[in-house]
Amino acid sequence: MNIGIACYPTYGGSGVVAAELGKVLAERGHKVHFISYAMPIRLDGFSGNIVYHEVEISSYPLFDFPLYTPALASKIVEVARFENLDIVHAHYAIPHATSAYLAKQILGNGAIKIVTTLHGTDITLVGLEPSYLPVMKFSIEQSDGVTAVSRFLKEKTLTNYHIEKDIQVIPNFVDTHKYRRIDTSRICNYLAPQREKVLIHVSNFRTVKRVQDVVRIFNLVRQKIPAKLILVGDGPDRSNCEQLVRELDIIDDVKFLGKQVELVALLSAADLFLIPSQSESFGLSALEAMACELPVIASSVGGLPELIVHGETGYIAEIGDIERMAKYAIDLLTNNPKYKLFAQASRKRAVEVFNAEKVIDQYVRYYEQVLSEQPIPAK
Ligand code: GMT
Repeated sequence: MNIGIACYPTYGGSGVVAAELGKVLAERGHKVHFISYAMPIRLDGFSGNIVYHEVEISSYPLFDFPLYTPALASKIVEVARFENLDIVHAHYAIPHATSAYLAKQILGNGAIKIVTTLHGTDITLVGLEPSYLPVMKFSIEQSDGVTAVSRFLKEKTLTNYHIEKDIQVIPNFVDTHKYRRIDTSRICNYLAPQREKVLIHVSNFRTVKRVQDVVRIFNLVRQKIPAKLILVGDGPDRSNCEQLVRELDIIDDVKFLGKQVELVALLSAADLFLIPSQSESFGLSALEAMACELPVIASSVGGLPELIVHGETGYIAEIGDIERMAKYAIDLLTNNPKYKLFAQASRKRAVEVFNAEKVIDQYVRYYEQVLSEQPIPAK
């Protein structure tokens, strides 16, 4: 198949999923064309089956804002024409599904099929804003196929947008060969010189991630056991978190590492992953941690309960219940036999349910299904 992938190139989960999917599809012999405004960060290494096409956005004094949606649509048209795309896979509905729809109309109905993958905030937050909602609803309805990364997100889409559409749940995935626990004695010596327990959080530090809860949970844990906290990533809430760490006077036990590429090594140097988000359609960072044998403590929101088995691969508590989350963390970190069972169960679940090969088979079957169906009549 010739597959175009329109996605965000940045650190967000949707860009990671798009890039990892494209890499595996290319390994399997498909031609994959990434279309974005910058090179997706996970697109490392060379593959003869992967081509990156950059969307150029021209500026003009009349434009206060970059006109990305039409620029992306034009690039999709160009790539579809010259590379004979069969399918355009839009990751994160805004604006990718809209640009793909526009491109399809220009190319003529039936020239390409569009699959849109809904990732989370495109549905639960941004897409609900009145300035986007009608376009979002239309773009989803007009996609030839729609997938959601969790059952939660599928239900939210159907109810929030009053859409009667067959949405396929295809969960996020992890390369369990790459994401596995490795020896990290050098990093451990640096992070926890006295063999303290290491808690870790990885995110884009948006308000929705509640990173300050991470700091507060850790503060309660370190009052009971020697522990360190590693915070990986960057974003709008980082300064507030640094301020909180100073206020709590725990600066010596907390390390802000900023954006990092070598996640496997950092996860392997840790004992427990925290993700107390306000909203989380899936929680890809938690899955990557599970693959590295980390139990996860999470809030009971969105798709997190579909990923984490409470009492088996981690624990789930109400949003903001930092006392309970800290209690769960202390319980696990002070009971070695139990901890080992949770760590093994986490890896097992990542391998058996969410491994890349298995989930990507589902995407390929879905592409084939969409390609074999009659086109949606143009509106
Ligand atoms: O909203 C974000 O934090 C970023 C967003 C993205 O698209 O990059 O993440 C969403 O997609 C990820 C990949 O499917 C999911 O693992 C995240 O749970 C989801 N974020 C939210 O729902 C808040």
